[in-house]
Amino acid sequence: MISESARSFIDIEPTVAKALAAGTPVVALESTIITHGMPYPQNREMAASVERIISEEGAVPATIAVIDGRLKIGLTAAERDALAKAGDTMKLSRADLAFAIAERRTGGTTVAATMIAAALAGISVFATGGIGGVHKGAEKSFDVSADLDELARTPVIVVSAGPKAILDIEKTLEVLETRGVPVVVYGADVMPAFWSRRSPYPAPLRLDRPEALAGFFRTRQALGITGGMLVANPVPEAEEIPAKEMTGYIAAAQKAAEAENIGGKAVTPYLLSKILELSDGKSLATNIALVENNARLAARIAKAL
Ligand code: PSU
Ligand code: MN
Repeated sequence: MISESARSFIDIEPTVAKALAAGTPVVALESTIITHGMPYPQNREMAASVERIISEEGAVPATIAVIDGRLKIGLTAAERDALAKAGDTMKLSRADLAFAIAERRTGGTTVAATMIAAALAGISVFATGGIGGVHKGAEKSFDVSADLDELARTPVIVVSAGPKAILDIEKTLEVLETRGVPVVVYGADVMPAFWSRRSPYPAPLRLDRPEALAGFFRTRQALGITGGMLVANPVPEAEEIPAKEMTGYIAAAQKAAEAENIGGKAVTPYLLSKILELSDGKSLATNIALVENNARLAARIAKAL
């Protein structure tokens, strides 16, 4: 599956390689959520628990990252722990994935970069927390995540809890529609809002079974419709933070980011850590719960495929 020219830059972890060769289900996992999305040691625990959940569901987890210039498809437990602890890693998207490889750097892969790596390795299903999207105030800042363009071009199913609620969800949905990315809400009629089960926006599409999601993806491929699709999986009720409560934290974090002139790649990590602080750790507990929930659904989709 991997081209001759790419092979010399990539290490596939043996369990993952075996599963890919045998055609058994594999689920990709991103690593920016480990390096930039959560503090240590919760990031380490989360990275281990999502892999455990995928294994328990009968699929093979492949956490993707760049370590010392090697594009890793699947990490050993030791590599995963080291990445969680590292602290000074790059945040890699389409623009700089190859830079990190060429310059022998270490970095977490965003949704966009993880999709690229998963597609290279022949992995069709990928679990994350929330995708990047159109930031609030994007009409001034032009801050639109490269995740959206990647979803439009790379054939991977991304299982998320929706766009992170720090974003302008309405504009994010508009861009996804323009770029031809199906947004399928799992088992609900409204778009979830990451930490909360409900946003004010209706579900563009809805499916209720992993087999139906797999069937939709296969149909797109059979018709030659290129690109990926976004699954929005609402966080479990017991773990959600109601949107009303989140709104206050998000607005305060946004204000702080403006006051401190935070821009570019630093915006999302800054907002997430500020919201963690403001919510007294509640947002982090919910973030972990929703990633675990997405890993479980991703494994079921991978099995159905
Ligand atoms: N999901 C989470 N936490 C995160 C992310 C996703 O629960 O930190 C990461 C993903 O890697 C996503 C990135 O691609 O945030 C978006 O960054 P940006 O807005 O700069 O494109
Ligand atoms: Mn951005």
